[in-house]
Amino acid sequence: MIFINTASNTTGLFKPFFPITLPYGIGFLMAILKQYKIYFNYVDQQLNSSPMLEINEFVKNHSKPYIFCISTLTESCFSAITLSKQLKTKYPDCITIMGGLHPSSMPEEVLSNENVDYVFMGEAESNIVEIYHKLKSGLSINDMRGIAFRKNGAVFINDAPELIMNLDSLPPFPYELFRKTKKYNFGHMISSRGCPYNCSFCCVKAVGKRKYRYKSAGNTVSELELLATDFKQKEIAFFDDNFLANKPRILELCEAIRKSKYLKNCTYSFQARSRDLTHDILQEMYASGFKTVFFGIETVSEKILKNIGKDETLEEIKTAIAVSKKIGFKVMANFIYCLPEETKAIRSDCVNFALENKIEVVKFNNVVPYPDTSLYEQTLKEKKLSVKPNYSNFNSQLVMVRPAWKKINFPYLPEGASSFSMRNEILFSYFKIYFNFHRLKKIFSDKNWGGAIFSFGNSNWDVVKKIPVIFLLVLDFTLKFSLMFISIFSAKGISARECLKVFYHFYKKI
Ligand code: B12
Ligand code: SF4
Repeated sequence: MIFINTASNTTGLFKPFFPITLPYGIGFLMAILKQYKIYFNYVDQQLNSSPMLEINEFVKNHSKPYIFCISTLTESCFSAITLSKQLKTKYPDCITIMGGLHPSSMPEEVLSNENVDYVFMGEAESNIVEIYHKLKSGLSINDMRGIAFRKNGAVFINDAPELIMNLDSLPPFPYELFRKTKKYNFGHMISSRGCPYNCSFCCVKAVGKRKYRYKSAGNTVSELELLATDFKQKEIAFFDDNFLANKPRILELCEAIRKSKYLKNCTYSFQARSRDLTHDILQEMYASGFKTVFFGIETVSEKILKNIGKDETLEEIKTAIAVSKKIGFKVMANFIYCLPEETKAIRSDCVNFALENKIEVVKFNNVVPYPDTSLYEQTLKEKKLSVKPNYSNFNSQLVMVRPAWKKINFPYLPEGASSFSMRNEILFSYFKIYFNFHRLKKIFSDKNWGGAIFSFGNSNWDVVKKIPVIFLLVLDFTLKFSLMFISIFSAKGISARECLKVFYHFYKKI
């Protein structure tokens, strides 16, 4: 079996500033094959954007039929489809299976592509060995749970596979497989899966089915210890969708972390919902090394918070931020612009909220109504969803990653907003937050500023290597922000008064 983790250039010029993280989806599946002593290889498009040469070398050690397991998200599905075509052209009798979030959400659409033989929907750890043996023996997998397939031109979708309820039953994540290249960053881990909530824009339920499952404290600590000792990681970011969905497990985890002699100098970041963050739990976490908390605030409109099913109030968000800051946490937050019923005033309130509550790192994303979400259904029904070929506009950071001279096609725009006005508003939101002497000083002086997600690098040499791309970014930003300032003269532009206020505050602070 050959596993392929597909990727697309979602981050544009910012790519060198993001760590290359392990391909977790295929990693968990390879751990199972390793346990069963089944021979496999993997390629990762994050490291090699044209992996056919690498694949051609690997197949030499595999018996026929070659089985290619391709993992993809929505924005990378074009890469996945392109690759399946290249594979079928080069190895016509190979078998291609596509899995991951996007195929799990859109099996019919993916199977409309003749180069994809099967789609697997959901978690595949319990099925991957059977899939391997059946396909290698020439048997059909059409009766297996989780499989979607084509027959006589029609697509058939079987029942979803069973979820892995006990994550401790899985073999350890095979970190050592990824050591062969020095490019991966090992400072991340996933200690739970699924999220019981049902936010209208969030697609994680396509795989996790809203069932929260977690590794025991002992198992999580062993994995952290491995990362801290063998992989020399001192700052570890938890990638769990909803880290705090079960409080007793967090308290147990904190205690186990504190008892570990290998984790004395480690710090952690995590993402959580405000409602789950009480003073007692935060204090316990801080004492155990958790130092950064990431909130998905999304919006400051109570009505929209309700519409999108966030199930938390602005007051709860405010309190959670205040308590976190008081205890000493670094607070990072995400806002989502372009939500239905959102107005310019609401967007402006979001920026002011971030300033008033002194949030250290703030991101302003445009909404992406991913397939298999209620927002997707709603916007599609209203005929307001704009899907560019191959989902090329399904990116939440369009304004930042698209070059200044390219028109932005937002997947959805609320009433009254245009692509031009939204671009200016998002840029202005960033300007208002970051055109601040102290913040800029912090960004350039604190190597941990981006909380294990964004970094200039650990050494001066890392920064030096980035000089060419920093130069291009400065050019791109100069152009973007110049266009934003010029928009003062247009009806859909930003306000000159607001702009002057930001400059005034900047000069007052230095
Ligand atoms: C960790 C993570 C990241 C990491 C690491 C990604 C990586 N290297 O794989 C980082 C931070 C780099 C990242 C980046 C991005 N991410 Co991300 N990320 C996640 C997160 C939190 C966990 C993913 C994960 O590892 N889950 C655990 C594994 C076990 O689950 P899994 O990948 O689904 O795999 C299982 C099954 O799907 C199946 N399976 C998977 N592949 C295959 C293949 C075959 C053949 C078979 C049989 C089965 C199978 O078996 C696996 C084991 O059970 C998810 C949220 C989530 N819950 O999925 C968001 C999420 C996947 N990311 C998302 C997005 C949008 C992105 C970015 C596009 C963001 C951006 N604008 O840059 C980039 C794209 C990166 C890329 N590869 O192109 C969205 C995806 C939405 C979508 N429909 O596409 C999610 C759902 C977040 C969200 N709520 O919106 N991400
Ligand atoms: S709380 Fe987070 S992970 Fe859970 S459904 Fe909402 S956005 Fe998705």
